[in-house]
Amino acid sequence: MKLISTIFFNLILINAAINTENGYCVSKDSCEATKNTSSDKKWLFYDVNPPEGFNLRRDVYMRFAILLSNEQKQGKLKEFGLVLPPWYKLYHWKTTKKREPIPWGIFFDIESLKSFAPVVELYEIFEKSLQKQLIIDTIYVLQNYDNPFENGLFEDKWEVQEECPYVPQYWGYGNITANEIICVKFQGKISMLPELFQLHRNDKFIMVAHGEIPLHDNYGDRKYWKCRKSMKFNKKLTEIAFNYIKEKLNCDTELCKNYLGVHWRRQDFAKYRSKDVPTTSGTVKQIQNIMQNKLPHVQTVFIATDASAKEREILQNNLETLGYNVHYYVPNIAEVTEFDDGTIAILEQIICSHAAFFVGTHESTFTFRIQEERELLGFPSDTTFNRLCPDKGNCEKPSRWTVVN
Ligand SMILES: Nc1nc2c(ncn2[C@@H]2O[C@H](COP(=O)(O)OP(=O)(O)OP(=O)(O)O)[C@@H](O)[C@H]2O)c(=O)[nH]1
Ligand SMILES: *[C@@H]1O[C@H](CO)[C@@H](O)[C@H](O)[C@H]1NC(C)=O
Ligand SMILES: *[C@@H]1O[C@H](CO)[C@@H](O)[C@H](O)[C@H]1NC(C)=O
Repeated sequence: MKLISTIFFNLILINAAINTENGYCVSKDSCEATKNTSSDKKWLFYDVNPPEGFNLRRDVYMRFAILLSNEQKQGKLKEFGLVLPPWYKLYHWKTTKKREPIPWGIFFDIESLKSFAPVVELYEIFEKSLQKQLIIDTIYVLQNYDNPFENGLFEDKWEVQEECPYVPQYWGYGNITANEIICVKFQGKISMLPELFQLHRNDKFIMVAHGEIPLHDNYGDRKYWKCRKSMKFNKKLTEIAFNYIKEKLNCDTELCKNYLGVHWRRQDFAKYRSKDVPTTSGTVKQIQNIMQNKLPHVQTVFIATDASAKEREILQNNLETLGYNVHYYVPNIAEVTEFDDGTIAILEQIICSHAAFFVGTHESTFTFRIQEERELLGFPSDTTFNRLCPDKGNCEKPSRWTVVN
């Protein structure tokens, strides 16, 4: 750990309009109000690189939640709550009509998250705020080092930079702004972040942009799994998935015995990663193989996928010709309007989590989250850490991240 000696402070006023004679307040009254709301509570916000998908973001959440939980156990960062960054315009959510930021409660069981770390929804902060603007004291914009292996080794380090490319989006809200942006090159464990916060000890609203850059201190340890366990989907989604499993797949226990779960990642994976993923006909062969060898008495296959309608149809026809019952999650008319892409993806993940046997896609975070869920449910790891192989060439076995209790 090394604090590079020269520190440049980078003062950028993002929104000069609010910097009036009255400081950052719109009027005398709101100045008073500001003082009054400034209780001892402090808030840690974070955001993630816009192109990152939902399931990587779940892992980034865990890094921050574990950071706060660990710090607070040691009596540090005691006053801090973690603000859950709303889901806003995710790259993969193409048909999502709702463009306003989606709170975490739509997907997750907030009470369960709170049982692990002091989290709060952004709207709850808004409700507490007596101001017209939410003003973040400092945004730390993290950046990767150009060469992570300087001098031949990967060291944990950070260093303030003069400038960096960054346009704050604030999850689409026009009424959030910041007093100062500090650019920081950062590499290594997330437990190093509180060192940065020492640059401005009195801040009450701190934000970390590019929250995906800091790494887990201990990936896959007991604490990791405790946090992961608390990351339950909300009750409504769990119920919908269970009803589907019961009605369509004829199973009403947690550990189903009568269907195969497949995560068949297509789109960008099929386009750019042909070395890692099979063609449609390769997929058919592998599913047939698994059914014959692993589930000889089972006829039912559930497929989670982002494939096009055309690809789905081809896969389904081929598997049906071989005598299998093929299921995709097809939302009914009410659900199509109510559910966004994120919701459907979660339902498919839950359904794969309960399958007798699961096979996923190489290096897909969507697959990783299903594997974790199955570990928590108690499936034998052999039924979980399986992947679809490319038609030709190497097929490395997936790493086994088994649960630690
Ligand atoms: N409904 C559905 N959506 C999927 C499926 N696979 C991927 N997606 C969508 O595509 C996104 C994939 O991004 P991630 O969740 O980050 O997972 P990933 O496959 O590792 O992709 P990257 O992390 O972006 O490289 C998901 O969040 C979904 O929105 C699937 O099986 N079913
Ligand atoms: C702020 O607190 C002071 C003293 O506690 C009180 O007199 C004042 O009315 C409060 N102002 C507002 C805007 O609530
Ligand atoms: C900011 O705008 C959102 C959406 O319009 C609103 O719900 C929220 O209360 C506002 N926040 C503040 C601090 O006024």
